[in-house]
Amino acid sequence: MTKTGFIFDLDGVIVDTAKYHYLAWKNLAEELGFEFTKEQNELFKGVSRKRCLEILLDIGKVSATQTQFDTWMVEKNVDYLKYIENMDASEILPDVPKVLEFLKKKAQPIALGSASKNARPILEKVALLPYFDAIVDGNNVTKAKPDPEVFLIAAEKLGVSPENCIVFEDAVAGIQAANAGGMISVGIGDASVLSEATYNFNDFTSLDIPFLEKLMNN
Ligand code: B16
Ligand code: MG
Repeated sequence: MTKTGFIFDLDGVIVDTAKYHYLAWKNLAEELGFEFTKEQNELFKGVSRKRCLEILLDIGKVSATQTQFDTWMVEKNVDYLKYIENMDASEILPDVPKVLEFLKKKAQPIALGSASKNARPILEKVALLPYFDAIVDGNNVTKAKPDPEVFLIAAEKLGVSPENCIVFEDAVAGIQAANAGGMISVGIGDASVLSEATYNFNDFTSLDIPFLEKLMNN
């Protein structure tokens, strides 16, 4: 039987770290003298830290020298790390453990494909690290989503061909990356926003075991 690879994004799929990213970016914006709203934070989902800072500075119409840019990148991350310091398993999004447990029991290869450079410590904090056979994150890629690089490396690490991989994603750029890599994409969140996905679910509570079995047998 052909193997199926299951690749999960982190923020917005496994845990909601977006709220902590938001607080850290908001603090930096305040320090630079402008407001950063929750609505604007939507633009940051699935986007690399560097690109987020570029967008933030555009919003605030702030120009920066390379040194300032680098300092603010570090500052935001130090602040973000304080927010995630006390994360634990209670922050795992609903039914994620059920899905991971089922796939593990069926010996399906599982990978993480995230833009975050903090992905591994977050998985450790929420005690999900043992489920993952491969972790590909912001430290391993040169091209950000919607480029498929992160998912293609994950497929390679799992030893599964891209057309036999399923990607769970909450960001439009992530769905586009999965599609560009020739993979099956599953949008987790608002179907009208993630309309390019092969399948759509609000969250994992609405995704049942027969659906996972169908993906495994395709
Ligand atoms: P870090 P994902 C993404 O996570 C977040 O959605 C995005 O807001 C963040 O800027 C990016 O990770 C980088 O995170 O600053 O921790 O390296 O959705 O790709 O898991
Ligand atoms: Mg995400």
